[in-house]
Amino acid sequence: MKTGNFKELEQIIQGFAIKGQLCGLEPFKSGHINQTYRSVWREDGVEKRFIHQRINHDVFRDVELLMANIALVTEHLAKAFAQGKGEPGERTLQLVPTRSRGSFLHDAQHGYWRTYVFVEGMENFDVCPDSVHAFQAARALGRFVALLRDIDIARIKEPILRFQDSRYRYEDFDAAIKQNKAGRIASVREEIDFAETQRVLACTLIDSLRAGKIPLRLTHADPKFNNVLFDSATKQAACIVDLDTCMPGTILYDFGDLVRSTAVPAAEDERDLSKVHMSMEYFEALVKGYLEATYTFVTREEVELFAIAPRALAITLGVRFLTDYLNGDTYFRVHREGHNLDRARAQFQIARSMSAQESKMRELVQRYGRGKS
Ligand code: GN1
Ligand code: MG
Repeated sequence: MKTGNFKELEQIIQGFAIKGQLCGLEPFKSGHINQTYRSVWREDGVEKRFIHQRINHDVFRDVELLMANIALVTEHLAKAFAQGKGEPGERTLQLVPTRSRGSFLHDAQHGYWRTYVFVEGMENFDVCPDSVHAFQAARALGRFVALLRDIDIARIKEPILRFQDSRYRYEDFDAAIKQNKAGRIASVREEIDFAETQRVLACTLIDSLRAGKIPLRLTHADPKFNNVLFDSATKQAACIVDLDTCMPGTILYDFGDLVRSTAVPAAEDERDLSKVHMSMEYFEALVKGYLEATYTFVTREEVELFAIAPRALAITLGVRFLTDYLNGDTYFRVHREGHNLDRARAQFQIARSMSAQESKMRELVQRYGRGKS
């Protein structure tokens, strides 16, 4: 379906069990993968808003499994909050079933669709505004993992196979270099060489997990800063969104992704690399916030990896962007020529900045991880 074909879109969303009259529909800010819309419904003079997403089926091959994961996670959080385990203002996403009580709609022409209740009164940011927000986001992500610790992890399946596996990401990268599908390889020799020097470090997390040095836990796996919603009135981080990648993995992946997206006060696709560096003030706030929520259960081996996980994530994501650039931009949505290359360069710059500050990062991790590292 073409974006903007609202007649068809209206028909699709009428298939969800929402009461009242549909009275507004608009595209809503999306990530790099799915397409998102927001609708307004009126019932007895009261307006309610909803989020509708077309799930990218090229990326999420098993939508049934994906939606079963999300239902489990959101219901578990709702139950925890109902039992008083939440904090004031803490929220969870809530799925809206279809009129036939399914969790998504599918037809051959329009693809796969799901609906959430829109979480009112929230704001989010592409670039973290200050270290207070960084602390809040990290604490909220830590709480997310803490609250989900008693889910039977065997019930949550990987929606994208080997998603957190940097060895696999590098294999994909090697194949993209070999195939040179888009004929772009000559322009990215420098980036390819840099990625090569970082291979061992980038694979540290997955190697530690495979070797049993760190535990398998339920993770969010896409906790970039704009996936944390802040209550506009209280300024508290109140809700973690984008639950597509919830899966068994390592919380170092989560922590690393949060740091690489939060501690850098620049856009993810910033072209002026002189603006791309990691702020130690933000990093400190992130370590503090994450440990405040997870200190009772993280292991010493996990804490020891806090200082290098962010770099491993920046490199792995840079390699993913560069792979997509070499393949002709088939995975991440692009908005300009060379967009994935710009994104890759920015991630590699983040990795360099982290590398230059590694000893200070270790010092802070040791300070806040008292007794754990
Ligand atoms: C994608 O969908 P979105 O934009 O939240 C990607 C993440 C990357 C992120 C980088 C399923 O997330 O892994 O870290 O872009 N999601 C998937 O911005 O690949
Ligand atoms: Mg996503």
